Amino acid sequence: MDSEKPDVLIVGAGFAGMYAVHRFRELGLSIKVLEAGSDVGGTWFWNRYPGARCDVPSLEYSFGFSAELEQEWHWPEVFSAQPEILNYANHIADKFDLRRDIQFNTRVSRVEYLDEENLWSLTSEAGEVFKAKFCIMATGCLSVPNKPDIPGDEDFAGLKLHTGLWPKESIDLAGKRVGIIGTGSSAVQAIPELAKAAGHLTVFQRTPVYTVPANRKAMRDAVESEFKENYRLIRERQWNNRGGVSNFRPNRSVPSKSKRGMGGGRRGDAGLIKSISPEQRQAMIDQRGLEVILNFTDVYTDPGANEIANDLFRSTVREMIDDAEVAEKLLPQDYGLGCKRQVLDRDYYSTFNRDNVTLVDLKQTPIERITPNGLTTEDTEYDLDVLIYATGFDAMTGALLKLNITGRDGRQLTDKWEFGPVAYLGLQMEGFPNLFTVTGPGSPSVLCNMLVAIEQHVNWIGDCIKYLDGKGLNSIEPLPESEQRWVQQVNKVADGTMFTAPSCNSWYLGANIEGKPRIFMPYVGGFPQYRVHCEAETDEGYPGFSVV
Ligand code: NA7
Repeated sequence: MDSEKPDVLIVGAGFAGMYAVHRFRELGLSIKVLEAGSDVGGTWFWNRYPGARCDVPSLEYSFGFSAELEQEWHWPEVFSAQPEILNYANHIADKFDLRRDIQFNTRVSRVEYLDEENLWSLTSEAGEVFKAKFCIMATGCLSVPNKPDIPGDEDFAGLKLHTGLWPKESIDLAGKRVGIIGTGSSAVQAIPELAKAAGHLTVFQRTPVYTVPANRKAMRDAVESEFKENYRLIRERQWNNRGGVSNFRPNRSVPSKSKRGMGGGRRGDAGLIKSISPEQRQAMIDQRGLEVILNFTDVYTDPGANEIANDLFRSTVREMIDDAEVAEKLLPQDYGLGCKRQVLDRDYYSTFNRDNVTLVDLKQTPIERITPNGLTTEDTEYDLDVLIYATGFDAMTGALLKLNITGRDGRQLTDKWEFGPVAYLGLQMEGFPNLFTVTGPGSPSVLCNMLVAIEQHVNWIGDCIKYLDGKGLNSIEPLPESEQRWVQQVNKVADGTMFTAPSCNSWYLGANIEGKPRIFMPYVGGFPQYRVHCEAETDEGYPGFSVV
């Protein structure tokens, strides 16, 4: 079946796809969005696990394209939980009447460029075919759940769940024996809530995590008002901050000068950890909490400073855990702070003091198999009613590679990216004309406030399409040399940071997925620097691209 032909096909109705509908309509383009889920929200539609929450303050993790939207929306908490963020997505969909251009329950399984027609052809799992000149992949950076292949998984007789595919229906865990595999960000958020709800919770940990307490304040009227009065300044500051956050501080005349962007735990610049005495360090932790260690700039570049911070982290955590053996298991030993995305928690460590929580160290006793009754490690059989995989995502490239994208002259994206993602500015790939990625690999994306990154990308793509249309041009794709230069640049700026330390194994590097090439995927040079590159292309008539 051949459906009607819009100007632009968009895959995904998360925040990126949603804003693209609004922006492209403003530009006079016709759009069709194909979305696998039954409604809008993307990440916030799928990740409904108990405790799910954003690690960027909500007044910052919000769209800036509509002053009316900014003013009318109320966030009940400083860092909002998933249901509130999903409410926000639904409000936007209603307010801007987005759903009329979105086809839900439609999972795209094939994406193919038709050379002779200069069209992209998208096929859904149900066999529906859609065609358009332009195709936008708004498929998200953390949208393909990673489910490790553990022997016996299919035999489990109880309820199996994945944090990234959590069902809409509420799940009654009262009295149940629950097991959770993983101790990344999702698990750290879920574990305290699961422990409260379940009869018993067993946490299967392979690698301990560095986590610091999250800000858990309710929104105060005065803070909200001051933010809303200053939103234009705040948006400008976001666009000029490396992580896309303004760090605006209500009731202070001078907003923070923090250069560090992401990670809700970071609050301004505390100077160099090496330049102050052990007593001063301890005094800072006592006054400002453990999270202060994230604010020392040398922690991210100087291995010696990093080790000082790690030691402080460990000694503080030891004090929080009643059982010394459990405490030692929970302490990261073989990688440093700043290698992975910073995790924020609410009562994570104190949860391990509860009688109904058991920690299993999989490094000491690896999982052998899943059985009908539960899970067996090398020395123990754990009976479980519910088994939760909190095992993360095939990040950044997973969603794109899964789509079977075929470009010009039959080129396969899977071949092009065999040794890691190759893209120009994280926006386009050579050999794939008129195909754009929103927050793709090689852009700041996951190192930036995602909503700010999305607005910048969608605006750039919209301007590019209008440029082509205005000049009667057929197609755009990067020059091979631009792409190569950019990939080198992305690697260069990541070199020497804690992100790429040899001891570091993060999803930023693809290290969480077996067989995935080890490449640092996001651009760590900062959002303002990145924008300079993007704007130079727009201003100078796309010199880094082949425009036909
Ligand atoms: P993460 O951060 O990738 O964490 C996944 C966790 O699952 C991590 O602790 C892994 O341990 C563990 N894992 C993965 N595979 C296995 C197997 N086979 N056995 C045991 N344990 C395993 O994913 P999250 O969903 O928590 O967070 C992803 C991002 O979402 C987060 O950074 C935020 O930006 C939002 P490992 O470290 O691999 O030893």
